[in-house]
Amino acid sequence: GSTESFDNVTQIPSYACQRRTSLLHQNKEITDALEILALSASFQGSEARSLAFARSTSVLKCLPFKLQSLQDVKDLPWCGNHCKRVIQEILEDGVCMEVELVKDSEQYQSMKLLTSIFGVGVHTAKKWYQEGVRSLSDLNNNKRKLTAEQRAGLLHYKDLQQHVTREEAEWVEHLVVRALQSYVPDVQVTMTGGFRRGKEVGHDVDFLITHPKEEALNGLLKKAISWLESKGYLLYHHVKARSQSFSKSSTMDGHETCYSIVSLPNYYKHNWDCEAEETLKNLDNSEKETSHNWRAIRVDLVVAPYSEYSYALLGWTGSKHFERELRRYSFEVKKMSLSSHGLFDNEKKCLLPAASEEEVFAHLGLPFLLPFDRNA
Ligand code: DCP
Ligand code: MG
Repeated sequence: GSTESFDNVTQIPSYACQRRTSLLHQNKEITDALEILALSASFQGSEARSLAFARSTSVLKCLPFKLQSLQDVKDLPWCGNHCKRVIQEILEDGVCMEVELVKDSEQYQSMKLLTSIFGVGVHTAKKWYQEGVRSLSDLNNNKRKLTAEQRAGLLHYKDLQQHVTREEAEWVEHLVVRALQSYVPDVQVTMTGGFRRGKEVGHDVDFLITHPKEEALNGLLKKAISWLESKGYLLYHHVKARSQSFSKSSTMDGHETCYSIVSLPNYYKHNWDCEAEETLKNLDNSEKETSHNWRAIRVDLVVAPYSEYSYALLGWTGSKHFERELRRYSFEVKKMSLSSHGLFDNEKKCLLPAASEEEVFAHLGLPFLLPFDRNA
């Protein structure tokens, strides 16, 4: 089929959702370099340039061989002159001067630092940079207005910078399932995001929650949060309510979502007992700060009604670039609007229900891709 490995690069389809992209590939030096240029462009507010670099990066990620010469990329989609220049320099010199300059620049370093804080996007980071903020201590010293999310992000900065391992993610899953099951025993919980795509580490842990009976989901997230909070597991959380007024053709995501920071006690890893839970509960937040037997982990909880579950699962599994391409393909090729709530046919003016991810791919006329192959 069209998603098998490509012997001939001219066969590589243009949309990332038409190709298999596994986690491992043979051109990491080059894709890392292009990803830096993509990030730098987005820091400068140039979304179009950033997207162009993201597309060429993604094409290189699905190549089944290591690039040897520029001849190899001649017919690749999305590999323009700028991208080719970067590839050529890396093939010839091992590094690309432009990328090295970007990495060394004060703006790139500060923007990367600031946007790595939970709750800080490019827009805010740029504003702070223009106001002279260069480091976390600049931010801490100057008493500027921070949102509650950003304050939590700063407070737990070190922990949140560390990768979450799969073992830790599974521990969090166990905890989240326990919280939810104490109210709805047959609730369905799925780990989504990078871990579902086979990544061994992540920057957070994402969960999708559903139940065949919609009533079972009413108030469930709030109750589970209270459960976690009462046991001392929550360092921060904020809930985004389900959007009531979102149109069928909108690609916006309106699910009820909890963005949180969970404290993972180290002594819990191999030992599930309530005594340890009691100990954690009785520490106040400043004691938790000073004792080092726990660490902070970012956790997102998303609730989707059963009827939207396949779309939510597809939408929250990623990668971000894969999702972006899937939506672009839907719109440009199929004249449909895809979101994590559903698929709307803009010509027939109707929603297309789907009972599985496979059915969504079928609606779009795409060969099914396993999560492992969605690392675009
Ligand atoms: N997602 C999306 N658009 C957003 C936010 C999320 O499409 N604005 C989807 C795609 C992501 C998934 O949700 O893959 C989870 O988001 P993360 O930011 O957690 O991304 P990953 O889980 O893929 O990466 P990481 O391993 O860094 O957590
Ligand atoms: Mg994630």
